[in-house]
Amino acid sequence: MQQEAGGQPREAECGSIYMKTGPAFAEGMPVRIEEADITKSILNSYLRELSSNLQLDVAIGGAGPSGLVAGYYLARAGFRTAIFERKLSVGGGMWGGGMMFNRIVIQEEGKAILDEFGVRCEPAEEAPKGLHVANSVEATSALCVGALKAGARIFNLITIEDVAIRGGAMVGLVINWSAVEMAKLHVDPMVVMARKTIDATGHDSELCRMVERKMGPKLRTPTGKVMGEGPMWAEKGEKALVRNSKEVYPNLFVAGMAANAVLGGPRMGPIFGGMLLSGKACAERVTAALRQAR
Ligand code: 48F
Repeated sequence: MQQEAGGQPREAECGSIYMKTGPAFAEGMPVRIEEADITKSILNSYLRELSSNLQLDVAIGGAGPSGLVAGYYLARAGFRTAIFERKLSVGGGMWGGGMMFNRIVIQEEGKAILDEFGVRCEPAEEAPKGLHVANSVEATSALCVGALKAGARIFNLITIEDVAIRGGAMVGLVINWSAVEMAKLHVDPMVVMARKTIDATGHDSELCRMVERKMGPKLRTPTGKVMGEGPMWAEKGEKALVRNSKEVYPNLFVAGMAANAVLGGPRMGPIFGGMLLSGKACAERVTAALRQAR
């Protein structure tokens, strides 16, 4: 093998040896790929992140559009925020647009949030002024990157299976690997503590249902229970969503479709302005509650 001065092989001759550049590495110095190092790097990096997020300002259940937007604003405000997502992919029901046509519709107010995330929109030609269309794949990816870059942590493949409650207030989430849930394995979960929690789990409003199951009808709804979402009514549903994105049990807030499901608002289909505005409104209400508690 041809050697450079200093005895190191040239890059072209290194085969599978990955060449690193930059000031920390002597020029042309090969970096050996050891499988054990790859494993160790992944484990240590992940565990460092998880163990530094066991006592959160805000835990968010569900990385759909409302959870990602709430996570973005809360992390940007300086709160330690983590989002736990059951599935492999984040983004919830936004990727598929309407019936798998990968477009979403957004109203003017919601568009301002997409603008902030750098998502391109075009006026909806067939609809009245003030409605816009965006590519759902672009929008979902941008929300995910935006939340991460703002400092929110995202832990995917983790299912929230229960809630931790002390003295009638939510204090944390009981989590387990989604694979454990899917395989129905008898494996005990672990707990993450949080000052405030957001249920952004969508139509099923899973965290609120857990509170109801464990604590009885104590939710701040007319019946104390999850009211269940009403039938499709886009205009009414969108308006109700922002109003409903609030605290429904001490330390537990709702955002996105969970807000309408818990408080009995209508569903609204593939118009997403309300989801984004709900995430933002919920983040503002959580921020106010955290600041008041200081
Ligand atoms: O359903 P989802 O996208 O909720 P959203 O933010 O947005 C709703 C829209 O997508 C759409 C709509 C528009 O009009 O109605 O449905 O309210 O995202 C919810 C996320 O929560 C995850 C789930 O996998 C999804 O990605 N999730 C649900 N339950 C749990 C969970 C759980 N127990 N633990 C962790 N993640």
